[in-house]
Formats: sequence, structure tokens, C-alpha cells
Amino acid sequence: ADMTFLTRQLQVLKLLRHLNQPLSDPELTAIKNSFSPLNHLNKFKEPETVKLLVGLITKGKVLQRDTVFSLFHPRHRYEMVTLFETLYGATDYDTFFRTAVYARDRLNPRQFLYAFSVALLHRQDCRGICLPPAYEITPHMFLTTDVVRKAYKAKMTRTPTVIPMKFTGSVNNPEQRVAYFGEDIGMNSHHSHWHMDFPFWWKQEYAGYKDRKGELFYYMHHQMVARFDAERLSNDLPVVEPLEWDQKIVEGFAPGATYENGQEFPMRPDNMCFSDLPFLTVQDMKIFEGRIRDAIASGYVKTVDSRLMSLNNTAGINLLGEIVESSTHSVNPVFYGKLHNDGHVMLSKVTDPHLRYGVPPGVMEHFETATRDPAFFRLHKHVDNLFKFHKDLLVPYSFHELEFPGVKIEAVKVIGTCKASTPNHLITYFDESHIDLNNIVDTSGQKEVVDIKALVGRLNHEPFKYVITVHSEKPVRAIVRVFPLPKYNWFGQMVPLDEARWGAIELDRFPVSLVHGDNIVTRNSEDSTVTIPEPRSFPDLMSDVQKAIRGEQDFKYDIHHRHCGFPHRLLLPKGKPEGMVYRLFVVVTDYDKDVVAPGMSPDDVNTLSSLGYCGVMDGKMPDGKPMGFPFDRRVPSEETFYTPNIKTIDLTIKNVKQKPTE
Ligand code: CUO
Repeated sequence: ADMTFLTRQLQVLKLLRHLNQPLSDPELTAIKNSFSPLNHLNKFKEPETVKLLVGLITKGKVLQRDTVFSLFHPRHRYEMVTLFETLYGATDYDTFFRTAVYARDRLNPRQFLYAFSVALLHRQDCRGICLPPAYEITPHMFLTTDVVRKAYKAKMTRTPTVIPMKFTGSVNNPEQRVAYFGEDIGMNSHHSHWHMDFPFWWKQEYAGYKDRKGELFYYMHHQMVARFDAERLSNDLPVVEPLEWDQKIVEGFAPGATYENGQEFPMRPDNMCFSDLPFLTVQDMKIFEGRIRDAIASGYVKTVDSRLMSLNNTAGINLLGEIVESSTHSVNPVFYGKLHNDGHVMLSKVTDPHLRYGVPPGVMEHFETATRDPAFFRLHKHVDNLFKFHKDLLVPYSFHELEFPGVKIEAVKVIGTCKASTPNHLITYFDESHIDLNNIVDTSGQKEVVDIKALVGRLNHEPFKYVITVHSEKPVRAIVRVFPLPKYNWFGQMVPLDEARWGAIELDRFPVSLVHGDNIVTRNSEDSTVTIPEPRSFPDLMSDVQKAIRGEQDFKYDIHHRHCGFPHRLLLPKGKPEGMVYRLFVVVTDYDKDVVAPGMSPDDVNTLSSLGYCGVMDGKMPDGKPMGFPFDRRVPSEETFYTPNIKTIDLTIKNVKQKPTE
């Protein structure tokens, strides 16, 4: 890596180190004390926004540093967007970075972090720069009170400590069986990064419309719900029930977590009902939802200027996704409301709806914490059912749309690469990982750094590969799509394909070139296009960059690096100790029909990371097929569904106590 890149990478790390304390690094403090964006207005695309930001700061009209920032709070968001537009609008890197230094200690830390992260992720001159893992920048948002308290104690007594973290709840609560999934810090980090790459408040004027953003909103969350249901089945729990606005929220939730300012995340007892908030009623939710349902049933939506736009085509899901999420790209936010976003707020404030007790926001109000609450999946099941309602009204794929003439899958095999693996049997297990807690406590003034870490349990799996035998009548390029579907429901009955398809989990989607005749396609699980590898920890990242600057080692980086992506450890659903059977589907389609980005070669597609759930940052999603194809539409008859380019086998996933030996 060149020195400019390394210096920038190091500066970013220093900027985010001990975010809750004022800067202590001498170089950055010097910038903070000498730089004002007002003296460099010609270096911003929108000087008026810069003046607005500085005005808010100097007049003290910004969110207090120790107040809890919520992206859903209109005023908090307005300030954050002002900062984002300033940072994103800086015309060179130095101005961008110095402005960030200027803002860091003058604004609320998490508000700053969010605006800074989104700007950095979107700036061309920041490609390849790594943000530290979200759970190490703001550990309070990912860990429990118990761990945080012990970390403070360890800091005070200066004892290097490893603190085991327990999942919330107790055995008396069956929901606790799936807490390892909802509370997985890697998944929470993925989810918060997804919402940074595809913000609902994104404006077209920043860098154009983000390709298929609304569809991706549906699909990524659909996959999270499908995966959650698979985890439930593997723990003998029925699939998650959708939340309804006028019914009880049966499960309560005690997050057992504390904000940085010492306020506890509110807990919700069992069987609470939604209440009207001062600015939003339960009736509003029903009215907006009724309008969305009417739109789906009639097959078109009404725009602000009363035009009708059809939903009955492959782009309909994108329109609907924007409407339901309620992004700035909704074709009619006044008429269709902000259903999904408001659902988060309604749940977050359900224990203090009249805002009487100064209770801080619940976990549902932050993308870093939302999935901890089982109600997250209930809300998203409800939302997902709206999308299903729409998809089920579309005409099922015809034989002609499903087939790939001349291409036939002869055989599919999945092989674990650990010793003693049986074909089509894969192994998952729980392991432990360390999280650096030094950002919780500022140890920068101390001479020796005290190592304080949390130990978290997490699902993992043995590496494996797919071996697919494909016969082709001529040389062609193809896209291979891989999905397991739970074979049996909670009652142990085999699920018909038309029902099971909605629970299909995307494991991989990749291009291959086929020669005339028989082809053996092999693909390693590590190459999955839905996951990202384990991120480097904050201290490792810091020391690796410092060593590279001193010339002691190389620092590898990738300009296509994404922070959004399902944690690779969670690629496979857990399965059961005695084995759980999935139907694994492999679908091979025609690359030259599917790929919509002109001139994009399979090699180009291969450079894109985690596009399965996270799309692409710039430009077009290469694969033009509807996300989830071919399981996104009804399958009225199983016989006609099995075209020669689609093959299914049984795959058993077994969860074991001990990590298998490689
Ligand atoms: Cu990601 Cu509801 O959109 O949490």
C-alpha cells in the first residue's frame, strides 16, 4: 500500500479511537484547534450547507454530546444529514478529513460517527479504507451492561481481563434459544452497515439513484427473516409470527444493555399493546398499510402527482420496497406513509408512548441494536408478508423463463472439507471470539495499555465446497445460484415447495464459464457472495497500519472492500444435533441474459464483494434477475418447475459441540 493510503487509514483509526472522549492525539488536536471549514468554503460543493452546519454548532443548536442519538428522530437526523452533506461535499480528501476532525468533538459522538461513516463509505477517495468493527467503536451498542461494568472495573484496577458475555434472557424464555442469532455482533454490524450503504434518507442529488435500493431493502431483510425462521426450526421453535398493529406483542424483551451516558435501554414486558404516540397513532399505521395493500391488490401505486405506476413487472418490487421502507424515493410518502420506519419507532417507544418518563429509545430505534429484540423479526415478518402478497400476485415463471436451453445439471454434491466429512452432511458448531473493549474506557493517558476483552460465543461452520456436474451443448457463460430450504416444518411434515420456497436462504450466486460437454464446477464456501470474512479488530488494524508505515510489513487492502455483508461464520443455518434436513437447490441460468451491466465480464463480477445481500456501491447490480429468483414467485406445480438447469438434493446440517478437525 502506498504511504498516502496508509496515512489516511491511520488518521481514520485515530479519529475513531475513544470516540466518546475528546481527541487526545496531538496531530489531530492541532487540526481541531486550527481548522474551520468556514475558511475553506471554496472547497465544498455546497458552501451554504457548510455555513449552516457551523452556524448550528456555534449557536449551540446541536444535539448534546451525552444525549442518545436516534436516526429516526427528525431533528437528530436533520443535523446528521447537514454534517453528512458537508463531509460528502468536500472536494478533496484533506478538506473532508479536516472537517471531520473539526466536527468530531463538537457534535454528538454517534451522530458524528454515522454521518462520517456514510460519507467515508461513499467517497471515491476513501475506497479501501477500513472502518474498525462497529462493535469496537461503540461497544455499548453491542454488549450487555454486565460486560461494560466489568470492563470499567478492570480498567480501574488495571487488570488485563477477558469478560465472558452471556446472551440475554433465561431458560424460562424459549426465545432465548435463538438469542445467539439475534444478538450476534457480526450480524448486527452487517445490518447497521447495510443501512449505511443504503440510507433511507439518501437523496438522488448525492450520486444518483442507488440501483434497486427498494428491492434490496425487501430482499436483505427477507433473507434475515428466512434465516431467523431456520434458526427457530433448528431449536424446536415455530417460525416467527408477524406483528399486528392491534394485537398484543406477546414476547417482551429485556436488553440488559446500557447507553454510553448511563441510561438503560428500556425493557418491554410481555403482552404490551401498541399505543398512540404524540406524533403518530396506531390508526395512522392501519390507514397507511390499508393503502399499501390496496395498491398491491390493484397492481399499481399512485404518485404524488396522481400518476399511476404499475407494480406488475419486475421493477414493481423496487417501487414497493421504497414505499414500505419509507425512503426519500417513495413515490408518495404523504399517501403511503412511513410504515416500516414508523414500526421501528412505535416498538421503540411502546413502554413510554406519551414520552412522560424521559425513557431513552429502545433497541428498535438503532440499526446496531434492533435485531436483538425478537420483535424485530416479528415486525419484519409483517413487512415481508406485504412483499409476499405482491410477489404472489405476479404470474408464476413459465417453463421458458426457468429453463436454460442446452444446459443440464447432472449432479450436485456438497462436501465438508474437514476430516471425516460425509458428502451432503455439513457441520456447524459454536466457537468463541474476543472483542476489544478499550474503546469503552479511555486508557490513552496511561503508560501501559491494559488489555480488556469480551468473550462472545458465536455460530460457525466447517468449510465446504459445492461440486456441480453440468452438461452443456455448447460453450456458454452461466450464473449459478445456491439455496437451501428447510425440508420439514415445525410439526415435522414435509413442506410443499410452494410454501417452502419463501424460506429459501441464498448461500451463493456466482458466474462460471462452461465448455461444450461435461463440466465439473467446484466452488468453496469462503467465496460466497453473501458473506464477508471476519473483520480485523481495532487494535490489530491500528498496529498493522503502523507497522506498514514503518516499513516492517505490507498492508493489504482492497478498493472493493465492503463492510456490509453477512458474517461468514453465519453462512450456514445451525441445524440440529441429530441433523436437520434441507433441500438444497442449485439453479444455473444464462449469464448473457441475466447480466445487465454492459460489458461486465465474469471476472468483473467476481471482484464485487457481498453483492448477494448488499448490492453494489456504485453502478448497476450485475444480475438483472429479480432477487431470490426463482423462489420469489409462486410454484403452482412442482413438476413443471424442475427444468433441466435446476437440481435439488437433500443436505443435512448437524450442530456439534466440538469444532471438527480440519
Ligand atoms: Cu433494517 Cu427495519 O430495516 O431494520
